[in-house]
Amino acid sequence: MREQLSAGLSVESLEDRCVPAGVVRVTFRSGLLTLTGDNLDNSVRLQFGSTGRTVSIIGLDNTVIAGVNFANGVRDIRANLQGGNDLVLIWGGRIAGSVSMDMGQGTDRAILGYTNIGNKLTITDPLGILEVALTVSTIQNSTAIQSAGQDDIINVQQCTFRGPFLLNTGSGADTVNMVGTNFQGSFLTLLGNGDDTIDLTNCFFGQPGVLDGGAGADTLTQAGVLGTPVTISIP
Ligand SMILES: [Ca+2]
Ligand SMILES: [Ca+2]
Repeated sequence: MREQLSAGLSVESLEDRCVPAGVVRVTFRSGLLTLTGDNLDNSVRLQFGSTGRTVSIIGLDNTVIAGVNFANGVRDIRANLQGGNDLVLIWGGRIAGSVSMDMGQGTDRAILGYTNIGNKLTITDPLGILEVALTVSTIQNSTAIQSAGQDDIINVQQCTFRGPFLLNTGSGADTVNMVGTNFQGSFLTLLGNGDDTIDLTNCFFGQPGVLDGGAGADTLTQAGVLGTPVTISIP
């Protein structure tokens, strides 16, 4: 499937430098911002204004935004990107409700920066590689990041998780970096089979947690880890 797609892209680029990218349909009703991608590559940036209440919905890499491209008073965000290699980037939001992203098949990226989520964060990737970057963000309720069995990359920098934190990367050789982050609720990280690499630097754990590397030759690096010890199971 990937070979067919690459062939299609290169033929297209001979005639037209515009890379075929899909359409993301956006609706906004009763505070809920809904993004629905297609089976092509969709890249979308949700850029919040200085108050964190208004948002511009911007298509990247030739992705077309159909429907709403600006919203005021976003309470919840729900994104379903479907097949293709997709990117969702959320920046600078103060979101009272929840953010839910289903990245679908393909090699997908979910990026959240300088954002406060009042309720829950959910990121799911049923098939293909997932790359997640969470930077300087606070999640007030639970966080769940779940990916299928490929080589995922999870980067968490200077975040605060006030509720339960779940990371399940499935099998595959996953890379997880957690730096300067407060896990105030329960912590459960399951890396599955495969040779995983996990780095915990200057993290705080407020409640008992579990880090299970699964089978495989895993590498754990810890520095400056404080608080309630995490039960680590690395073979
Ligand atoms: Ca897509
Ligand atoms: Ca996808």
